[in-house]
Amino acid sequence: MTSERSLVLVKPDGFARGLTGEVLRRIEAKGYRLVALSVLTASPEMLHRHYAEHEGKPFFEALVEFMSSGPLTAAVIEGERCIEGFRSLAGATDPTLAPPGSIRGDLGRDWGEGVQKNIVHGSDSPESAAREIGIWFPQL
Ligand code: YYY
Ligand code: MG
Repeated sequence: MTSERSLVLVKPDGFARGLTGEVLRRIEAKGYRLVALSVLTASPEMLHRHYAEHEGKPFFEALVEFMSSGPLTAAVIEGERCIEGFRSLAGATDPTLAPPGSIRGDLGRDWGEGVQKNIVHGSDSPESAAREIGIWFPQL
């Protein structure tokens, strides 16, 4: 098995709550390496590209608005099977149902706005990871 890379975001809710360090701690404790790290406020244009697969869905415009509402942390991580490994660390999309022990399960909840504020994003496949890393870290 060769090492792979994944794109991780600590979304604006997680960033505002001061959870970037906790998310990075869990990534490093799991044994994945940080390859790139950046704090930025994403433009709606970037987020339309990032979430292109969801364009047209009922939650799409609210998602783009939330994700561009303030600073976030973007990271590229590396390690064997880190794409599925980080998805497992993150837990299910709905933070109310994400299992205890996961980032979303331990730190997330429903704040009355559905599942939008679920702290983190992680790429879901090698193809997604390559595409997303190209959006957030074009220099890599
Ligand atoms: O990959 P993951 O983040 O776990 O979920 P996706 O199904 O790709 O959805 C992306 C993002 O959209 C999700 O993290 C929250 C938001 N979202 C939403 O606000 N409402 C939904 N019904 C589904 C997803
Ligand atoms: Mg997804």
